[in-house]
This record gives sequence, C-alpha cells and structure tokens, in this order.
Amino acid sequence: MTAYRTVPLSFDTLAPEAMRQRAQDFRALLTRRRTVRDFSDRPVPRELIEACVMSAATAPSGANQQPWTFVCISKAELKAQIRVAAEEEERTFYAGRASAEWLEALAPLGTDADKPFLEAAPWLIAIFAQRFGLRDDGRKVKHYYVPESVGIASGLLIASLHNAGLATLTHTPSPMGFLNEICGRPDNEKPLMLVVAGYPSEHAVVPDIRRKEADEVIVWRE
Ligand code: IYR
Repeated sequence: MTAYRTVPLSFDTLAPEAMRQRAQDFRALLTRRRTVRDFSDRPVPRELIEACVMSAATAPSGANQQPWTFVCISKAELKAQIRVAAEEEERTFYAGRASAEWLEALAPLGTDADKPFLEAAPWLIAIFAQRFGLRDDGRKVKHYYVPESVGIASGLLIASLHNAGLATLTHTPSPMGFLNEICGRPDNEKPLMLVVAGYPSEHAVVPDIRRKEADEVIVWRE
C-alpha cells in the first residue's frame, strides 16, 4: 500500500469580474473551433505537439492511473499506411456496413471514404486507452474508468491544439485495430481515436451546422 501524502494546493482565487471575463474569453475561443477535413501540408514543430499532448495528460483519471498513450506520428510512411488501412475500413462502412439512418445523419457533414488528410496533415495523434497496466515484472495492474479518463484527456488535447492555433479533426475509423500494428503498441492498449492536427488548407470550407443553445443543453435545478 502506498502512503497518503499531501502537498499544499496551488490555487489562485480570482476577482469575480476576472472570472467572468476569463469564462467568456474561453467560451469565445472554443466556439471558434471547427472540425476541419481539408489540411495543408505545412509543417508544425514537434514542440508544439508535445506541449499540447502534455496538457492533455493533465486530465483527471481513475485512481490517477493516467491510462493513456499518445502516439504522435509525422513519418510519411506511417501516415500512408494509416490512410490505406483507414480508407479500406471506411469503404466497407460507406458501402453497406453503415445503416441508412447512420448515413443520413452524416449527410450534412459531407464525409466519405476518402481520407487524404491522413497523409496531408503534418501530425496524426493516435490515442490509446490502456485497458490495464503492465508492471515491470509483467503483472497486470487493474485500471479504472478508462474510457472516461481517456475521453477527458482527448477533449483537453483538442482544446489545447485549438488554443495553440492548430486545426484538428477527430477521426474514428472502425474497427481501428490496425493502429496497434502500425503504431507498434501492445494488445492491452485499445485505440480510441485519431486526432489529426495541422493548418487548414487555404480554401478550406466547413459544413454549415449549428451548435445547440444553452437552453437545449443545460437543465438548471436552482
Ligand atoms: N468514420 C467515418 C464515418 C463518420 C462517423 C461519424 I458518427 C462522424 O461524426 C463522422 C464520420 C468517417 O470518418 O468518415
């Protein structure tokens, strides 16, 4: 059993007006995030990606087990392999695996089986969820609340990349098992999603969609 030890909390109490301003500024920042599907090949330095991933890795996690691995890929050969494998899955998805209802739901997004961004964008970040941990002696360590933990980290990653001035796309080809092999990750790690990051191409467009209003997403019980 590891002992419960404490350190003083580092916390800034802000003035109410500063809090309001920061909340509004952050909302304005995140409101401008759009999922981008048309990427430029302009390079992005590794340091920027590392800072954003390490922000993501501050996420709270079950029993603080931090059950995530972020594989950051810029190598053209690996991106090409991922594109080939993902497009193969997507072709079967769009050609019949997806129900008519699902395809109908996707229609306003204009997606199809072609995924050129998987090669064009400078970085692909494959997020893996560690179903269990492995100690040095090979024994398994049980992990708790893994999808919740890695989901929170993924959200922080997307917000961090956006904050850094990069465009992102969450991509979830299904099934994604091919990512273990291409990324060289063990079987206890389950691919959760690919986050594509880079600059948008110069004339990128995005679907004309709306976000729900406050009264559609919040229920107050005051
Ligand atoms: N994975 C497919 C289909 C797809 C599914 C959902 I749900 C989306 O929000 C977007 C796409 C693809 O990437 O095209």
